[in-house]
Amino acid sequence: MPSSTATVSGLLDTIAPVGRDGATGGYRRPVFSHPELELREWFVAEAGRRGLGVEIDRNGIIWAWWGEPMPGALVTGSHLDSVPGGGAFDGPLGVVSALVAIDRMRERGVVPSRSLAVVVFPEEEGSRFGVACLGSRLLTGLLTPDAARRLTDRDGNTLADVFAGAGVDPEHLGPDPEALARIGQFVELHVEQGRGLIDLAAPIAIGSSILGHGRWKATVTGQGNHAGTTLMNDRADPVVAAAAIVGLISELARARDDARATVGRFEPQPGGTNVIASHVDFWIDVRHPDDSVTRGLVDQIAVEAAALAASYGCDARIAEESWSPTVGFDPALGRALAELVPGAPVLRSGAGHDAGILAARVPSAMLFVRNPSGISHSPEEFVERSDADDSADVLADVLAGLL
Ligand code: HGY
Ligand code: MN
Ligand code: MN
Repeated sequence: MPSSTATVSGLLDTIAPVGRDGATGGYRRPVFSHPELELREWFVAEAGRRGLGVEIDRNGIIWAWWGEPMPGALVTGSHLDSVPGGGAFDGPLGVVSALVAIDRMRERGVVPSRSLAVVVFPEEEGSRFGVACLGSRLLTGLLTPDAARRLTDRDGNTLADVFAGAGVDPEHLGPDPEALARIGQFVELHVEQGRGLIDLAAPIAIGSSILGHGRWKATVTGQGNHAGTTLMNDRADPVVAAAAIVGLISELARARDDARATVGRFEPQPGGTNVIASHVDFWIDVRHPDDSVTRGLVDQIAVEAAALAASYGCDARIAEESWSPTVGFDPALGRALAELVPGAPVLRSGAGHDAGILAARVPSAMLFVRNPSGISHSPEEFVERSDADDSADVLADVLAGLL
């Protein structure tokens, strides 16, 4: 069997230049873009170097098998796509750590009692087509193939065309019960995207749950016009209305303990310097541990945004684009991980993951690796080389203990 002396930090170094913006240090690796396709090819090559059997399923999920594909296998992995301007670890750490964990298990002479697979899910971030965890949602049937095929990216490319261009037949997208049955248990390792482990001075944690979170598209419509010939009192400027609504959203979220609301994408149309916009599209990410609070907050935003827009002579509408309820990981699997990673604290995740989608269908768990910056979805996301390398040893302990 091939062996490898690779390290997590060393493998991350090899992919560090892929999709990196030299000016900001942030990453742009949208699903099936050149950089992400390059990473997918790199992963397939690394899996091949380890003698793993690689297949890409109907939804574009890559499966690298140690042993024959079989129902009830032990599965680990994560994603390779990034948010715009994202960090180097969100996704790739879990994929790379899984490859090196296999190396470590082989060095220890581990003989799996069942097959193990490393998976790479496409479009976990939902940054290109707007739906988070798109690959795992298609796999589990949470997202219908028709709804998926209708999605378009910012340049108007349809998901169907982009997937076809990447060699994934859009006509075959859809629930895959056979593939899902192959997942006996799923364990995802991921960089921690907050300060939990810094404050606990611990290198790795076990995940307990993921906050419910959703995305809503807001459209504020006004009257497009000329910047020079339109007096201020004659305007129905949707940018001014939308800016006031963004402030309102922040206020309403701050009024609820533990709620989080974010507007990170704001697009006036047509977007000319000397043009009063005709409308503004912006997206709202809302999260809270209690789904009824999230829903209530969004309802309140919709009502108050409409009234505020009207006061500017504009119209505001909000439409849901993606929703993931609060989810707890499998308690029995969590206990098994607690035995295999003694002393590891247990953390709730404010970030969504494919493991959160799978958790509704198969026993799933997560491991989080310390991020000294406590920052994520930003170039400042960071993992010490030693913590990154150690994460593969811990993942090997967990996988070997579960095999
Ligand atoms: O948005 C999230 O929570 C995750 O990083 N996709
Ligand atoms: Mn992630
Ligand atoms: Mn992310």
